[in-house]
Amino acid sequence: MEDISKLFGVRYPILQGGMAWIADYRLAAAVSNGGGLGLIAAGNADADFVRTQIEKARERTDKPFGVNVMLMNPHTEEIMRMLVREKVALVTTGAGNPGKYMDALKGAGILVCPVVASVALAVRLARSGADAIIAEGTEAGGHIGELTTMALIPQVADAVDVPVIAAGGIADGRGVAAAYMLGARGVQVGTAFLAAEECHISRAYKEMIFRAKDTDSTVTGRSTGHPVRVLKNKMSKEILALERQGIDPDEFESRMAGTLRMAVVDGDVSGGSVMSGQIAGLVRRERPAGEIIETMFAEAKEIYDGKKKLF
Ligand code: TUI
Repeated sequence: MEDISKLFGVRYPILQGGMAWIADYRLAAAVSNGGGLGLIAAGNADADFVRTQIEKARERTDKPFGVNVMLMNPHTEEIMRMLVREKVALVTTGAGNPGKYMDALKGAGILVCPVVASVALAVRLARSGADAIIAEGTEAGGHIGELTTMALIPQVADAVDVPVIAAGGIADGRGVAAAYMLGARGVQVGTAFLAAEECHISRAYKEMIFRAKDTDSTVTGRSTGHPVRVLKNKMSKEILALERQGIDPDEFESRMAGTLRMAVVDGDVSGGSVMSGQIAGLVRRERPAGEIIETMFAEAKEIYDGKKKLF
C-alpha cells in the first residue's frame, strides 16, 4: 500500500487534525512548511470565512495544504462548492458521510480523505472513490466513535484497498510506529499540534493541555448521540449531570453551543469545552510545528530501524 507522503506530495506521512476554531491558516501553513500536510478547519464557519483562510495560507506556504469540513456545519454545501473552485490539494471530512460530495471534489482533482470510526463507512467511502481513509479511534479529541485505534486500524486496513491514516492517541514516534505496525500508512495528529507555537489558542487552553494527565479527559454527549471528548472541568461536570437527569437532546445542543469558542478564543477553560485527545499527557511544552514533526519521525524511524530492539 502506498504511503501517504507520496500521495500527498509531502516529506512526512502526517496530516494535521481538523480542529474547529483551532486549526487556522497559521497552523495549517506551519505544518505544511514543516513537512506535513496542514489543514484549515472549517468548523461551523461559512464559505467566505474559509476562502479567506485559504488565501492567507497561500501567502504563507507554497506547499500543499487541505481543508477539513465538519459535515454537521449548515454551510457545508456552499463550502464544498467553494473548495471545488479554489482547488485546494485535499479535503478531509468529519462527523458524517461525505458520499454526496465525492464526485464534485474528485472532479476538481482534490484528494478526498474522510474520517471514519467504523469499517462499514470506510468500505462505502473507499468504494465511492476516497483517496485514503482516516480511521479515528475513540482516544481522539472532539467528536468520536466507539472503537479504539488499536482495534479499528487493522480492521479498516484489511477491509479497504486505499491507504489508511491512523488517528486518535498518536503524539510521538512510538504512536507513529505502532500505527504502521497496525497497517496504517500515515497518521493524523491533533492534540500534539495544540503545543505548536503556531497554534493560536488561548494561553489557558494550552496550559490545560500541558498540565493534563492520562485520566483527565471525559466524554460528553454519549446520551444524545454526539459523543465529544473534552478535558474534565466545570462544564463537563455540569453537562454529565444533566445527561444523567435525561436532558432533552435539543436542550443539550443549545447548552453546548459556543462552548468550544469560549475555551479556544476567550480562554474560559472552566465554563467552555476543552476538546482534547487522551494522549494530552504526552504533550508537555510549546515547540514549533516543524520540530514536533521532525522529532516524531526521527523517533519512529529509530524504532523501525531496530535500534530499539524488541525481541
Ligand atoms: O469530526 C471529528 N471531530 C470533531 S468535529 C467537532 S465540531 C463539534 N463541536 C461540537 C459538537 C460536535 C462537533 C469536534 N470534533 N472527528 C472525525 C470523526 N468523524 N470522528 C468520528 C466521526 C464519524 C462518526 C460517525 C464519522 C462518520 C460517522 O458516521 C456518520 C454516518 O452518516 O454514517
